[in-house]
Amino acid sequence: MNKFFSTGLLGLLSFTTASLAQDYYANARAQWFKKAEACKPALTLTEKRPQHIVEIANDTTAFQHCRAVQVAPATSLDTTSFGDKKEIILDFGEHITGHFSFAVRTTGLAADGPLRFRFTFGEVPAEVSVPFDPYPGILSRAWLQDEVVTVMHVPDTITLPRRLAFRYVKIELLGYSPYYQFNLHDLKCMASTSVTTWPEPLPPTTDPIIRQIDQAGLNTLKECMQTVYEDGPKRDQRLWIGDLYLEALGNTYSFKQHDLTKRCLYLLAALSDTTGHLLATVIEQPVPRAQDKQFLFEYALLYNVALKDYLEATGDRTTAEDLWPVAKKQLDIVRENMRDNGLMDYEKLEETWWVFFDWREELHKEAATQGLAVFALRESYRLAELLGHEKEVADLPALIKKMTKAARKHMYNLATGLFTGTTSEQVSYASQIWMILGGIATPKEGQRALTALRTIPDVCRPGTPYLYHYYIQALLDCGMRQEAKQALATYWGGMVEKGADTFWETYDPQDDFLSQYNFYPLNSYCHAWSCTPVYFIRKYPEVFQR
Ligand code: RAM
Repeated sequence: MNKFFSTGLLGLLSFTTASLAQDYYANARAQWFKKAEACKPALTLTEKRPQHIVEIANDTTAFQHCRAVQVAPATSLDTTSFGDKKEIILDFGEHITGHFSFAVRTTGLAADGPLRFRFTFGEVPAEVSVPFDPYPGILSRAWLQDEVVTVMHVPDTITLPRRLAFRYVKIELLGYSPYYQFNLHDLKCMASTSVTTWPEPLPPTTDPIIRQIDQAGLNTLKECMQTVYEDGPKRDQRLWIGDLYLEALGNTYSFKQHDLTKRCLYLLAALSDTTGHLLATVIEQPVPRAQDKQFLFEYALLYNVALKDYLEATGDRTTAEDLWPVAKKQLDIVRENMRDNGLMDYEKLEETWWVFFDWREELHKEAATQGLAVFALRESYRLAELLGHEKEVADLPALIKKMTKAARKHMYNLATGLFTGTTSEQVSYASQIWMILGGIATPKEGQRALTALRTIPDVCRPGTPYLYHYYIQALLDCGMRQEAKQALATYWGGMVEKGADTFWETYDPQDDFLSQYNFYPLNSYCHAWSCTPVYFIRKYPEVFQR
């Protein structure tokens, strides 16, 4: 273990636990943290070089109206004077996460002055084409990957300090001397991932589009698997429980590197709030810490499901036993936010918890909240059964029954066959999906609801692959296999057709420019929660592999 962790963070943890008598997990945190650190994977580094010089063409038929057009092999850069070019865009041919370096040398006369460049790295063509300023985004401008570099002495080799996630890099010359010529060479990126094994290829009889989707899904997951499951290697570069849950599903059916899941489960437990509730996100650098007050309702509960899945995938009872108290504690979120009539008190819940489900702003989340709560209770009870702890959560079966009954009474419209909240008539994908996953709708009712969705003009559609994942699962759970395959092929296949070699954080087939951050270059284009075709395709071969 690195020295800082052993003395610094562990010291801090014991200090915190000693000084906060009411810390729910006082005695366990330091051990959990140690176990997380013991599972920290080594990163594999691979050298990647640019493939082509490209130009970005304005094309209204292309994704975000930008198309990368190859103009020359990247090697031609080595022999041309960069002063003549002043600006180029390189295509590495694939999404890469790592450290970028380049070298400069004179082509003849000695260098008499410094050089200055601006490097702009992009996961998609628009990022190296659209101006970043004036910046309209709502997250830090510094997430955008543009860096100004001054080279004081030539020749030299420079490695940019920040880790980057990109396929394209634009290089602009900002300062140079008229008294000598130079060129750029040895441009490369040391790409990192903690993935060490690659799964068997799909049978050759699998639909070509499913194979392409699978490949992009594996790439996405591989890029996000660093020393934690990151949500996106460009942004936010951190562990979120909801992303972890889906990444772990993908990993279980592909790379099978279960220690990364174990590490993340322990880290989240070690860094949870003193009340015992989980914080939704952990930032690893410079020392692992949770984002304070980041209480996200579904994510706290999905932790339990991820723990149950981990136990099923590995049989590692020690970890599951260690972390069972955390899972047990999260159940209070449901108990404490439920009305006497068995419905979740959505208004009360929202006072303390961020209720997410999707980035679609207009989404009314009351019915989905009820469905997810029941889903989490069922899965948590299964975890208790696997561990023989049913007695500790003996109230759950009755609670599930009560909540199911209440939802069917107050949220199901028998005439339309659709579920809605009690305070809004909005019909959304999210409501139907979570009623199905929660087992509140029967498979038959689920089929009816999901089929009806397509006929409703103003239905609230998913805005992210995150919610779309649950849509595919809901289709499968109610036996709509053909529709599940079709939906997966159309949605993720739509990204592939628009040029994706890794999958995106946000995708609305009808709006390439959708961004919850008010600036689409800030979206992540290699995003964890988008990787789950990997799981579907391999878990349900009879549906997706023929
Ligand atoms: C964003 C990220 C992340 C997600 C949260 C809720 O910051 O996209 O993946 O889990 O939102």
